Amino acid sequence: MRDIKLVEVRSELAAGTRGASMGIDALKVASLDKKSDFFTRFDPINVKDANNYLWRENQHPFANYIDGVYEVLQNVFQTIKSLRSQQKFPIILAGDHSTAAGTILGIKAAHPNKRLGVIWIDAHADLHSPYTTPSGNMHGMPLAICLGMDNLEQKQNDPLPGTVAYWKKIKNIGGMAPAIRPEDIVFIGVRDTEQPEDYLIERYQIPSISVETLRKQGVSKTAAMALEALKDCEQVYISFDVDSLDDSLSKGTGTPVPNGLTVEEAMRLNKALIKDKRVCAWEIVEVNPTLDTENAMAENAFAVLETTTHSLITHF
Ligand code: EXY
Ligand code: MN
Ligand code: MN
Ligand code: MN
Repeated sequence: MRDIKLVEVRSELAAGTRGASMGIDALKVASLDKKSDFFTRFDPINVKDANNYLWRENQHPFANYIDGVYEVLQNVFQTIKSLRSQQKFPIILAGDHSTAAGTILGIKAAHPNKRLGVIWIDAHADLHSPYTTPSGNMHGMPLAICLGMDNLEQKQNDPLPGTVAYWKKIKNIGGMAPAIRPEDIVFIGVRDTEQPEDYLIERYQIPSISVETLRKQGVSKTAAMALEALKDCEQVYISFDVDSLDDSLSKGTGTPVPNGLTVEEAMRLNKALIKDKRVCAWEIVEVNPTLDTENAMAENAFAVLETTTHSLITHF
């Protein structure tokens, strides 16, 4: 039996468009429309956001609102560290994807001696640093935070000294950087990267399973391959960014990308992955209902959330 704890983080600062903080409530609306009892079964923890920063001027051009993002990641870190120390299984519903760094750092801090693998289901690699980011949006940076990588070989920007100080603080949340190794990441569905990210993927040979490969070999084999690539890891975290789904399904996410997964593929993939006994946390991010029509993305995302959770409950 898994002791599931639902965690809600209405994060928003690290996305480039506004509205991701409403993604969680959009998932709840979707559950009501489907007459699901999902949200009656869990008593969620609410992690404090820092969305008040949106009414201040951004002081950090290459890491937008990094001062506020730092606060949110600290809060996520504390929550996940405490839950994992109590052997609970966190299912995290978050707005923008920067929160995943807080989750990963928290998992690692609870069990520092256990090697941690990451399965990153996303259209994006989220490997940028303030030195390489094309947008300044920190939802493109969580994996670089956990790897402790600035990627100065590919430097394009000159962040301000105050930004660099915050970036150092963020990478050091929990005081055990780096929390993961590049060989312990597996990408699935990544199809929209920039050159500095391609450089890291190539240099560290980070496995990346394309939508095309997944379709060719099937979902079960893909899940098995991803888990096999992490065979040396004792714990595994799965991050599901809804922009891994095809952009024709819905525009309800900040950075939609063509040629993505179908909802069916995403459900089957997550359902298969979560049956591995090393998986210790699952996260879903980036639903933005303000960009959507008729809550389509939240309905798709809720189907993935409910199916994955059901698989976890019934398997263990
Ligand atoms: N790589 C682009 C950037 O850094 O601006 C796009 C990042 C989008 C990140 C999102 C949600 O996965
Ligand atoms: Mn992402
Ligand atoms: Mn993405
Ligand atoms: Mn490996």
